[in-house]
Amino acid sequence: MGVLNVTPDSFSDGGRYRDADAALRHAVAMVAEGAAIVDVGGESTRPGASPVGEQEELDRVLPVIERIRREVDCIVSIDTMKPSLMRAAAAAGAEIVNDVLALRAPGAVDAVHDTGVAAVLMHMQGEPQTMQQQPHYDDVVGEVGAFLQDRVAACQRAGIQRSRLAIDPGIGFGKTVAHNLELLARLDVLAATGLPLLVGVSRKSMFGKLLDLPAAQRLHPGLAAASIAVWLGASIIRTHDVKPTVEAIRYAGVLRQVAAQGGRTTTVDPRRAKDDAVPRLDGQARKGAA
Ligand code: 8Y4
Repeated sequence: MGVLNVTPDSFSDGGRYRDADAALRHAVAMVAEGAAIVDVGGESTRPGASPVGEQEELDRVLPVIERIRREVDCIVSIDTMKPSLMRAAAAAGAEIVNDVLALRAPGAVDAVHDTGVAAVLMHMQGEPQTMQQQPHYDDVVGEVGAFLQDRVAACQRAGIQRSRLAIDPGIGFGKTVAHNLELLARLDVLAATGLPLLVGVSRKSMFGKLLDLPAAQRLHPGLAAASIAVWLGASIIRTHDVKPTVEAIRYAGVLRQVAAQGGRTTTVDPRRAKDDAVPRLDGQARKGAA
């Protein structure tokens, strides 16, 4: 999942059209680099960011979603907490709602149910403005897991199919570095729910705090974290850096599959395997392989 921030370019006097044009080019590039999903966001959810008005968010994201749908072969997800945005984005062609509030805003569950889109349910302790002030857990993995199970149950009670839901521990959302590390180390616990697991670590401040790196230099630890997340069962990685992330996690995914097969590198009959025994790492079947 490639991140597409659609926030106004204050240095451009070309207005909305130039913003939408730049966003489209960014989406095209991310999909060419291997992104299957483009996550369109018009409101910053970073700690301390100021909320965006509803009309403003609509005006930013709808033209971009429509143009991506027309011109790019990918799934569009809409990063929003607002039910009205969810409905409008779904009408414009978005197929996933990515909600850092896990559909807790009044009307959000109904918006997802009524439009038939899929949803990513993310854990956050507190609210974006203040969540990093005093994060506290007695058992971070247990509490995040219980919250997500609760939200999944609420969605299912409202008629949303379980097959339309994914879960996300919300790295950096109301968590200390230690909480983030514990969640990432125990992702297998969340993966065991059987629901698709999304993880977003790209450029996050955890790396800055642990390794003393500015945001522009957090790619490598982000690739390590994304790879280990896939090893532990994550199936969607949200990232700003699509090409290196795709290369890292394709490898991690192959290695996970080989491990699950007890170290065997192929599922074809070993008596017939010969040089087909080594799988290709790009996910494509080898010519002539079973
Ligand atoms: C630099 C750039 C430093 C970006 C920090 C950031 C997640 C998410 C975000 C996530 C899901 C971010 C919208 C935070 N993170 N959605 N959204 N999961 N599902 N910060 O982890 O990228 S925004």
